[in-house]
Amino acid sequence: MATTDNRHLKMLEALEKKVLWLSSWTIHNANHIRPKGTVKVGGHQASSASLATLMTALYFDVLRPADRVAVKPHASPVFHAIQYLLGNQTRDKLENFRGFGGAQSYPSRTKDGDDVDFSTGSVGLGVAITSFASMVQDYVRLKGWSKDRDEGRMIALVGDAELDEGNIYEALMEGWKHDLRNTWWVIDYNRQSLDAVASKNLYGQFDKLFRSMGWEVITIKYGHLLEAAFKEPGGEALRQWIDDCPNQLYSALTFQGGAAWRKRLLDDLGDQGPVSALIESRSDDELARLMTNLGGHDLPAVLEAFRSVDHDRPTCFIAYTVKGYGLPLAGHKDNHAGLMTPEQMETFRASLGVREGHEWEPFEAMAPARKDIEKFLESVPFNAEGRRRYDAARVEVPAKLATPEGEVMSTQEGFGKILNEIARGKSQLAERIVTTSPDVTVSTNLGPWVNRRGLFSRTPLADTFRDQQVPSAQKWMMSPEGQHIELGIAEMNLFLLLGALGLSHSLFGERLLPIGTLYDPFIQRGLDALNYACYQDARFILVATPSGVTLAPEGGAHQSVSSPLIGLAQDGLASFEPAFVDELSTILGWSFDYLQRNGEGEPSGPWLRDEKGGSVYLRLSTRQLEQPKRAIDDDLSADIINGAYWLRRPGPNCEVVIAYQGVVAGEAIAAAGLIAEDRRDVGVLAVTSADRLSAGWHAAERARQEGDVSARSHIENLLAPIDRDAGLVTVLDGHPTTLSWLGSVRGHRVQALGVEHFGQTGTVQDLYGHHRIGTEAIVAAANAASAGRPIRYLRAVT
Ligand SMILES: Cc1ncc(C[n+]2csc(CCOP(=O)(O)OP(=O)(O)O)c2C)c(N)n1
Ligand SMILES: [Mg+2]
Repeated sequence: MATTDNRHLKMLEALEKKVLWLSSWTIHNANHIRPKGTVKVGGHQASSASLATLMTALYFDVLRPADRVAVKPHASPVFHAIQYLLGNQTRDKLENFRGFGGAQSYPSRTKDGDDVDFSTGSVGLGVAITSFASMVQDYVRLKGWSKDRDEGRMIALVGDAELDEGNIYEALMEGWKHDLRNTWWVIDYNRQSLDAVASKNLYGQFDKLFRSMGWEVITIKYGHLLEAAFKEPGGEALRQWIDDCPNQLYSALTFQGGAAWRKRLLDDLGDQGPVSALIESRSDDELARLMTNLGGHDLPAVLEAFRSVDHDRPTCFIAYTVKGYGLPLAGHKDNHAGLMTPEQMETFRASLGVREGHEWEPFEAMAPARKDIEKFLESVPFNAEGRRRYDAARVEVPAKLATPEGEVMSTQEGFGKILNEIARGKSQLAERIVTTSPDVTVSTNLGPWVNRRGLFSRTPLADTFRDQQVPSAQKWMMSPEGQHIELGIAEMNLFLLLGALGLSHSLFGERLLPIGTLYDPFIQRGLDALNYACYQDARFILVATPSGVTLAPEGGAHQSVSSPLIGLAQDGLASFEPAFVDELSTILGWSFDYLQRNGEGEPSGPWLRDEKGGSVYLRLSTRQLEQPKRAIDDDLSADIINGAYWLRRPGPNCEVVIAYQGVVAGEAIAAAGLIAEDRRDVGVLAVTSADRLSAGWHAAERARQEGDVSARSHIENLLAPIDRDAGLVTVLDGHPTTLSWLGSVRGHRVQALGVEHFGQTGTVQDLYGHHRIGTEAIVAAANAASAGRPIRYLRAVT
C-alpha cells in the first residue's frame, strides 16, 4: 500500500476510534452524567458500535454529497458523532442526546439539525425508502430536470434482523420490476437482534435472495488479520472452524475474550498440528483480536468492498460484524439496550488516553497531528458542499380548479374528471403532478389521466394490446416521459413511494406533486409507512376511494369504518371527505398549494398551522349524488377548506342541527326536510373536514388558555348562534366518534350516528338501515336529541 494510502488509512482508523468513543460517551453522558438522580434515558451502545467501522468508511471516504443515506435507527449516536466531527452537529445537542430538543434517539429529518437524509425508527421502512428514492431520482432526471446535479447513490445501513420485515421484500420485488439502480444496502450482519443471537445462519438465504432480484452481492466476511492467518500453516483448519461455528457460540466467546477463545479452539483443534501452533503463537489479547477481526470491522476490507463497485446495479453488502465491537458489551446476547457501567466507561476512557474533562474534544487523544486531522476533515468529499438539503421553486397553481359538469356524479368520478382536465392542458401543474397506485389505477378513476400522460418507465415499452389492435379504453404507453408510476399490490410500497416522491424537492431539488390512489380500507395495510412518510414531512395527496359501507354489495372486507379516525389523528395529513364535486375541486386546488408551503410567509389562518403546509387525504366515494347548482364564492371556498359550512342555515329558533360528513349528504338533507315539517329552523351543517375542524378547535382552546381571549375557531363560530338547548345529530359513513365531539364545542346534546361494526353485502339502503345512518335513523336521532314532543312528519321515508 502506498504511503499516502497508509496515511489515509491511519487517519480513518483514528476517526473510527473517535467515532466509537464519542458515540459511547454521548450515551454514557445522557445516562450517567446529565441526569439528576437516577433517571436513565437509554441508548444503544452495542448496536451503534456494530456500524462504527462501516459508517466511518462511508462518511469519511466513500460518500459524495449527492448520496443519500438511511442510517439504521440504533446507529443514531454514531451518525451524530460523525456529523459532530464534520462540524454539522453541536456539542450542546450531543450533550442533550435523547433530551428535549437534543440529538434524536433515532435519526430524524425533521427534528435533527445535522442533515439526516431519511428518518428511521420503525425498522424496515428506512431500508425500503432508499429504493423508492432511487426511482424518484431517475424519474426526475429522465424528465430532463436536475441535470446540473450529480447522480447519487441511495444507501441504507441495515440491521440484519431488520431483514425480517416483510416490507423489504415487497420493495425488492418492486425495484426489480422498475429496473432499480444506484441503490446500496449495507447489511450489518452481526447475527443479533433485540432479543437474542440468531440461531440460524441466514447468510446463504440473503445471498440467494438478493441475487435472484438482480442485485450484486458483496460479502465482507474476514478482516486482513484473519485473511493473513488463513495463509499460515493450519490456517485453513481455522477458517473451517469459524465457518462452522454456530452464531451463539461465536458471540459467547467474543464476549468472554481471549482465554475462552483459546480454551475452546484448543479443545476443538488442539491436536491437529499446525493449527495448534497458529493458536499458541498468539497471546490472549492477540487471539481475541484475531478471532473478532470480521470484515465489517476491518477498514481495508470495507474500503475495498465499497470501492470495487464500478456499475450502477443495486448492490447488497453483507458485512460480518460483532454487536458491541470494541466495547465490553461485545457479543453478549442481552446487549441490545445494555449500557456500559461507569467503571467500564472509565477503563475505556483510560485505554484510549482521553483525559478526564476533555471527553467532548474532537481531537483529544488522536494519533495524527491536529492540523492533519483538520485538513483531512476539511477535505472529506461528503462534506464538500455543506448542508445537502435542497429547496425547489414553487409550481404555479391556478387560483381555482374548474368543477366538472354533471348533474349527478360521485366524488370519485369527479376526481377522475378534474385530473383529466388538468392532463389536457400544458400547465406547469400538469407537468409536475406524478400519480401512482398499487394496481387500482383504473378502479380509482386515474385511467383518463394515465391515458393522456402515460406510464413512467426508464426505457420505452410498447403497449402490445394497442399494437395488436385489441380495443381497450386504457392506453398503457410506457416511457421516461410517463407521469404515472404503476405499482404492484403492496400498499406499503405505495406509501414509501409517496414518501420519496413527496421529498423530491428536498432530496433532489425538483418539486413534484404526487397523487396516490388506493381503496380506503387498505390504508390500514400501509399505515406505518403512511405515518413514516408524514413523519418525514413528505408532501403528497392520498386519494382513498371507494370508502365506507356505501360500497354496499362489495361487502365487509372492502368497507372502511375507522379510516376517518385515522384522518383525524394522523399528524402531517389534512383529511377531507367532500360530498359534492365542487367541494372536491375547491379542496384539490387548495391542496396543490398546501403541499408546497414551507412555513414561510404570513400565517394563513390563526388556528391552524396552515403556513407550514403538509399532505392531504381525500376520502372519496363511488356513490353518485345529485350535485348542487351553485357558484363557490371566496367565503364558501374558505369554509370548505376550514372544514364546514351551513348547507341549510339554522334559523333563530333552531332546535335541531344535522351535521353530516361525506356521502350521506342526501340522507341528511332529506331528514332535515322531514323534520322541518314539525320543527322550525333546522340547520344542516356540511362537514368537509372533521380533521381541520377539530384541529382548529383544539388550537383555539389552547390559545385561550395561554391568554388570547379572543381566539375563536371555525366550528365555534359556526355553532355560536345555536341555542344551548338545541340538539345535534352527527352522521357519516364511518366511525361516529369522527363527529361526536362536535357536542363538546358549545355543550350541545349529541346523537352520534355512524358505523361501528363490520359491514356486509346488500344495497346501500339495506346497509344504511342496518347501520342506522339513513334518513329514518337521522330523524329518530333528531327526536332523541331535541326537546319536546316527538317530531311529526307527513312524507314517507324512502
Ligand atoms: C417496526 C419495528 N418493530 C420493532 C422495533 C423494535 N426493535 C428495535 S431494534 C430491533 C432489533 C434490531 O436488530 P438488528 O436489525 O439486527 O440491529 P442490531 O441491533 O443487531 O444492530 C427491534 C426489534 C422497531 N424499532 N421497529
Ligand atoms: Mg443485528
